[in-house]
Amino acid sequence: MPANLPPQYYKAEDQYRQAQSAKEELEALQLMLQLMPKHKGTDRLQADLKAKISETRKDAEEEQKAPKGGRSFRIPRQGSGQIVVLGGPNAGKSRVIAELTNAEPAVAEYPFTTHEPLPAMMPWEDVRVQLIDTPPISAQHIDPWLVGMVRAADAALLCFDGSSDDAPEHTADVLRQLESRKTKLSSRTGLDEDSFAVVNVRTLLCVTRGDDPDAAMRLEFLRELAPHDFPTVFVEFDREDSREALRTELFRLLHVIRIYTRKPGTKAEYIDPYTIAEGGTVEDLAYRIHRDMAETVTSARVWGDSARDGQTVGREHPLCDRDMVELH
Ligand SMILES: Nc1nc2c(ncn2[C@@H]2O[C@H](COP(=O)(O)OP(=O)(O)OP(=O)(O)O)[C@@H](O)[C@H]2O)c(=O)[nH]1
Ligand SMILES: [Mg+2]
Repeated sequence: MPANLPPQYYKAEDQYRQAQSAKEELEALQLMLQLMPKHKGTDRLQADLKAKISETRKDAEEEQKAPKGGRSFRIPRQGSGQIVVLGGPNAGKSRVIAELTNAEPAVAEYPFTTHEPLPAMMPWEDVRVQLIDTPPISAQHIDPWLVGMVRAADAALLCFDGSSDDAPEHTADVLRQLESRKTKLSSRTGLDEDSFAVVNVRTLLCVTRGDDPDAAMRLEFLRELAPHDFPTVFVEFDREDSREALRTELFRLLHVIRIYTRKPGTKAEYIDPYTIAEGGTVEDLAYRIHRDMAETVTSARVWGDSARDGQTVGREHPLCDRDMVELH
């Protein structure tokens, strides 16, 4: 029997993945349990969730006792969304950051150059996307904090050196390391409906030095070693058009839409959009602007693809990319 989870449930799940502490995680999990329909089809999910709640409750208690324990690399999300850049040694991760943002990470011909995460903002049209450079993952080593960072990210960019015979094996190692820690790079983001312990992270595979004549063949080896369902883009950073295409793909990977807002009686200006999840409604926009506003908004006027000429719509109205909205 399918679980048929309501949309509010998925919102609570987002809240869970983006939690910055065990206490916030616990709040989100409790909300998920409350919102989950109680029938036979959700028996297993309910049991998973209850187990997770008791586990997280212990973590939250520990957290209370020692609030400042060790160094944490939780990076608050900025801009339209957070994409973590992953890969084996020398896969081209730092070069992605160096080419697409203003940051200047060390890029070198030798492996194991990057040791710490480095967040940086990538501009795209009128929005910005947060990218995070990370140390390499190998069969022998994965930084423990990196797993949490991948699970909390909106998406991942997995780098694959199209010019290296080691790339298939190295990239399969990355997938295995994460999978053994219940983190699956996949074509969608969210908890796995078969087991709540597993988090899926929507991924784009980026073949660097993509103009190498054998790149496609090496990619085929990866498919054999580690079957996966995420899409692929070939890039050559020495080419401007290739860099630009990657920027667009990265924005699309977030599955968000841009919404512009105006106050009644003011001029419509297409600047500084809010971004909300694809399929988001007037209510979601209000929530994004301010939590309290989500409760008070009753209707909106919309100019754009979802409604014409300032038509009045209700709070459940789904918005489209580049709509102009006046909230009431
Ligand atoms: N020509 C060319 N060189 C590339 C491309 N992508 C990466 N490189 C080169 O590959 C080497 C490794 O790149 P890095 O970005 O440092 O690799 P990394 O994944 O950050 O490596 P670690 O931090 O050591 O894990 C550098 O010499 C890059 O200039 C590409 O698309 N074209
Ligand atoms: Mg690096």
